[in-house]
Amino acid sequence: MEFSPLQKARYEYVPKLPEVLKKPVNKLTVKTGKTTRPESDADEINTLFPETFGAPLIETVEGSSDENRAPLNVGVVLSGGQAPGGHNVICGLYDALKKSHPGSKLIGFLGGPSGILENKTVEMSDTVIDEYRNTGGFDIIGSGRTKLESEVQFDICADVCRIHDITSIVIIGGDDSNTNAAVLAEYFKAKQTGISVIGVPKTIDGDLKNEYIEVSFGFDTATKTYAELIGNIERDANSAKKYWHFIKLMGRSASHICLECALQTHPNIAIISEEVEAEKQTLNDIVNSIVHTVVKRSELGKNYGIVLVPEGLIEFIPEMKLLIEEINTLLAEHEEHFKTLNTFEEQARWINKNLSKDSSYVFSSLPDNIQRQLLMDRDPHGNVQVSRIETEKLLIEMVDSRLSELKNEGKFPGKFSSQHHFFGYEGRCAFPSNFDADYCYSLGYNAYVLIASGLTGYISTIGNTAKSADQWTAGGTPVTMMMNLEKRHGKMKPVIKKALVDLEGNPFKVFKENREKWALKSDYVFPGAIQYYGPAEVCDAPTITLKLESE
Ligand code: FBP
Repeated sequence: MEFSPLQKARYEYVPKLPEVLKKPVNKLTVKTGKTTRPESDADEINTLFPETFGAPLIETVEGSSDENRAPLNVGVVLSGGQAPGGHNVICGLYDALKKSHPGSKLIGFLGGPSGILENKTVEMSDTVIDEYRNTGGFDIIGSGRTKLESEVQFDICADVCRIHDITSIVIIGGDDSNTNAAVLAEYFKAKQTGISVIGVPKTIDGDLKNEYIEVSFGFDTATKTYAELIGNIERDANSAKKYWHFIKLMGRSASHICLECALQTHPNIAIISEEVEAEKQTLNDIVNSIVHTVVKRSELGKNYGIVLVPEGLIEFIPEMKLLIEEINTLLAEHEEHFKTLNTFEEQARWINKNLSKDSSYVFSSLPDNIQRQLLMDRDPHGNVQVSRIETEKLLIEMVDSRLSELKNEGKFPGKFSSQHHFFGYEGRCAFPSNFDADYCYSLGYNAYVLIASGLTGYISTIGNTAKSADQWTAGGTPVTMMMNLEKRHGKMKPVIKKALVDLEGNPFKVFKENREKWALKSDYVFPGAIQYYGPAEVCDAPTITLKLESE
């Protein structure tokens, strides 16, 4: 195999650990903190998770040396969308296990959670691990979106673990995967299988966070990658002065990625889905507000600009949200019948007939391609695959047609030429930034401590992350404390509460204070490519969101 010069250099990079995790691994133990409770639906969650509910917060500390730790067999699985740093979680876990006892084994399940069910495994070795240190991607063992949710599946998981003498599984995933990890942990405990389950917070979307989990891994690298590209496009727009660039940014639900990229690059417009929902804006309101800025800039002689569109926008526009909910319920309740409808025309007719009057009106007013995209397959968690809905094109079409009307009325003398972009997959497998390389390695290393301490139903947690790595803390957060009840596939289910953009939080406030200035001036900022070598303020800085949230 041929390696790029950067890949070779990154193999030599030694991830930075928090002070506590630098202590001899067999001295690391945990200190129990206060007991926990979810913020809402506590009684229902308690009934559903009698074994793991109310577990305490955990801090990783240095204890006395325990040279007699037995070897452990641990299984690891990558779940859901790729996020930079996943390989380093596995490397950190592997190194801690081997340092603790050379006879310990790390067994990777191939292709995501289905690898457990199908008993597809690979044992990690120095040769495999060394090839993946500090690299992007999830290809070391692959990932998948199979949902582990039934007791039959849980029993198979236990059987497969027994085959390999695995006594702990580490699930590296987002909110849905960590929800499943908690359900599995509860089941294993109730059945006294002796198998523990530990989660690791992954997702570029940045929406698996709370008071204790400051950030999910991958958010740092992905936003820096997109911000580099947006900065480059801003420079192009500023040079050619002829296009409005509509850039959709990944993030299935929350707008954290869009907000962070806006803070890094100062676009003319950035839509924040959570604000759209809070202000009950319609699709027309959003279009009118973009049109307003296009007209104003054109009066200043600027027929160009940058619009950032969050991927999840469509589900936050109240009329669209209702429409999608109705479609989701119809598809869940009439799955078999829907499958018998062969053409899009038949499907659209059937959907239209069964929607409420308001939703049917909204559905009919959408262009054909968007209607088609709304009817596409759901992901295994019942979510619309928003990355396949071309919101950026829908907005361009609607803005263009409104501007033509204004032109005919003599109210828009300018020009509107557009380009559309979607940045998502470009950022999910980038070489992890130093932040993500260090953070992920620490998360994996610390997961070993939670396992060795006999914990289950916890997420490995690294805190104080806005500071330099030596000041980071390590510990564990019980998954049940992050749960609430939500409607999935038409039924109420316990799930980890998604962290949406807080409209009262510092990152949004800073954006709001500046956006009018950014709209009319071309106050662009060009972050450039991620730097891996050089001064800490260039190479190790966390995201602006993390800095502002920690203030
Ligand atoms: P996770 O929540 O699994 O981390 O995935 C997030 C994400 O990258 C979203 O931003 C995006 O909408 C989705 O995955 C795309 O999924 P897929 O890779 O299946 O196309």
